[in-house]
Amino acid sequence: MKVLFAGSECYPFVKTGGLADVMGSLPKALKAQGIDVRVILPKYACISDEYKDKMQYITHFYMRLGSNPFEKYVGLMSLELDGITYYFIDNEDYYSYGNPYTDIINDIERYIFYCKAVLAALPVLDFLPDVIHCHDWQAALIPVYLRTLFKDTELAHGARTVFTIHNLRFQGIHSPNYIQSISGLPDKVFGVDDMLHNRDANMMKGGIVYSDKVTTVSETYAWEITTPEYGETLEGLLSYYRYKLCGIVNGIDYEVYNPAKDKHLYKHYGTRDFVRGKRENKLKLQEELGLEIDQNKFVIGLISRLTDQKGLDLVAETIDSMLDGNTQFVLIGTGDPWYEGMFRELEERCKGTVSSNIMYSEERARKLYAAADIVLVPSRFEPCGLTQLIAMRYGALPVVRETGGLRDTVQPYNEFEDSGNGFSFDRYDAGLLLGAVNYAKNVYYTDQKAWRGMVRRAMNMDYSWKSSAEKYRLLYEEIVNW
Ligand code: NHF
Repeated sequence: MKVLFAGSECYPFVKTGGLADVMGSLPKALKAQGIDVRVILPKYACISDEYKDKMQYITHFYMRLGSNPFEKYVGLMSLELDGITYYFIDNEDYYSYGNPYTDIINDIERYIFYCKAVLAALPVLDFLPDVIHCHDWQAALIPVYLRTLFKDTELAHGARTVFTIHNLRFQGIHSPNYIQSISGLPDKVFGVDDMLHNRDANMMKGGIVYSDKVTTVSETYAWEITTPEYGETLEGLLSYYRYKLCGIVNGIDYEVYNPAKDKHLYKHYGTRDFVRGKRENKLKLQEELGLEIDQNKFVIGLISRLTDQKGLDLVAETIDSMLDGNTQFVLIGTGDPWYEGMFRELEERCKGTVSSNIMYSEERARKLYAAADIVLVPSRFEPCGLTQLIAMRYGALPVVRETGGLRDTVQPYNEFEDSGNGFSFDRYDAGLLLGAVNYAKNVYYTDQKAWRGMVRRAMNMDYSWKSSAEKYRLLYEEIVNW
């Protein structure tokens, strides 16, 4: 079985969020299932020289795009890393700026070019996949092109498509005239049964309509997006296509995220010696961040993009009540300037108790997972969420809102059965978040035995990719045998 992964970001080449982690780690897990998986990406200027220097030039050709009479250059490069072949599509006009995204108007054209170039490149690369697995709106026109302008090709006859929604909020929307003139897709595609949605052309909708299967990254989110609360206006469409929609929860790379080997940690630990290991990591991180050095402080971690999605208004409303004299708070993340300012001001006000790291540093994040007692993930919506999975692996108990993948992966503590691997609350409400944090603190300070049992259970959970990769394989097999 041959599978091509197409999407806009992939660790370690380019990463702005969880999509990159999935694009980086799922192919390896599928390879372990015996699948020949290759990944194709734009060759962004922001990819580090470490990788650019190793890329091999394969060939180039010219391709027309929409109503533009001039042909566009499509360069093809490749790179082998950890047994996976990565292809890169090179075009200086499109990919020499951005990190990797720019603004929606430019991005729409850049990713339309990418989608068409992927299909034009495959015969040249001599790789005709059985399945093209497309991720999010940036790759959503691949199935649309495949079943229209490319429908008479050998590639189209052999290939099925899977479209994975990582985040429904971003859909790739512009006027039908604009998208048609750039893409050159036929009139039919801009009808209401196809890409037209609320008078706009919607690329995400195109991906959903034209793919053989649609997946999203947890079972709960697969259900939630068929409701008005989470459907981002596409709930009717997703309900209609429910028969081809399913949820497969993300995993994390257990080799990369491993407190027993992680080179970023001050001290390694496993399920047998996490009490000592986490204590040491806590003391060292407190020292590094200028916090009061005290092993008895309850350390709350928040590692997040600072956007509306992540429930930060709930944190803003309750943080002062959380800081009760025995608690420290460490933030790592960047994003919305309002939240950046708010967390900076909080650190100013609470020197020694709060550390706001307005940055993204993988190293510091790992240190925080190892040092923290709890990690907050109070999201408004969360397709899967990786933070809670990494937190559990490092023995920091997640405190989550019961939505999307958070609901599917965190079992709330039950003191009567002595079960669970974290804490949760249901409605999007600041009081409920505070209640869950206070409950966690209470267990931490009054019942260390129960706390340690929970940490052990969390660390022992298996959220590696193995079982989810198996589900993807079965899904591919199902459609290939149609
Ligand atoms: O984990 C990767 C990630 C998800 O919940 C996350 C999100 C974006 O919002 O699937 O995609």
